[in-house]
Amino acid sequence: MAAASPLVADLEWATGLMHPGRVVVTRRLSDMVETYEDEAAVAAALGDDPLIYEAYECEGESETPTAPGELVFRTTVIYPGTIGDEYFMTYGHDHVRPSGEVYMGLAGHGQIIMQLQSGEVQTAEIVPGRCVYVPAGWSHRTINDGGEPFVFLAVYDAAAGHDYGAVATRGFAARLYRGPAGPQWSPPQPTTSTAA
Ligand code: M6P
Ligand code: ZN
Repeated sequence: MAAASPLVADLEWATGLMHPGRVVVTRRLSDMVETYEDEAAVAAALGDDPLIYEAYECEGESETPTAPGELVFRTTVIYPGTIGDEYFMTYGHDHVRPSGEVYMGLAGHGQIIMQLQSGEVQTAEIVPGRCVYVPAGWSHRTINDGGEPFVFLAVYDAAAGHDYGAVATRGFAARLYRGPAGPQWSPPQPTTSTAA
C-alpha cells in the first residue's frame, strides 16, 4: 500500500474550523431523536430542528487515511442548548476495531461519558487544554454543559470505524441534566479531575 501523505492544517480553537478543512459530520435533532429522554421536548423542538453538532477534518491533497496504523484528527463543535433538561450531546459510539482515542478541549465546557460493556461508567469534564484518553473498549459520548460552543479535538486510529449499535440499543448508564445548581449526572457520578 502506498504511504499516506503528510497533512498540515490550521485549527481555529474557538470554532473548531480547520483550514483547509471540510465538514464530515452534521447532526440535527432529527438525526438523533432517540438520544433524548423527554419525548414531548423532542417533538416541540423538531419544528426548528436545531443543529446539535458538527465535525471537521482537514482537507489535504490526499484522502483522510483509513489504514491501520494511521491516525485521524477531527474537531467537533457541540452547540449550546438543551432538549428538555438534557444538554446537546453527540450520539456516542464504539470503535469497530478496538482502539483508543485522545480528546483535547479547545473552547467552551463539556463532559465526556465513557462506558465499558460491563456497565462501568466514568465521566470527566473537558475544558480548554485538558486531554482525556479513552482506552479501547469504552463507548464514548461528549456533552456541552456550558453556554458557549464546546469545541474539542479528537485523534484516533484511522481504521477504528464507528459502531453506533450498542449506544442505540442500550444507551449510556448515566445522563447529564441541567439542574437547579448546574449540570447534574443521574445517577450521580464522582467528580473526575486530573490526577493530583
Ligand atoms: C469526535 C470523534 C469522532 C466522532 C465525533 C462525533 O470528533 O469521536 O470520531 O465522529 O466526535 O461523535 P459521534 O460519531 O458519536 O456522532
Ligand atoms: Zn471514538
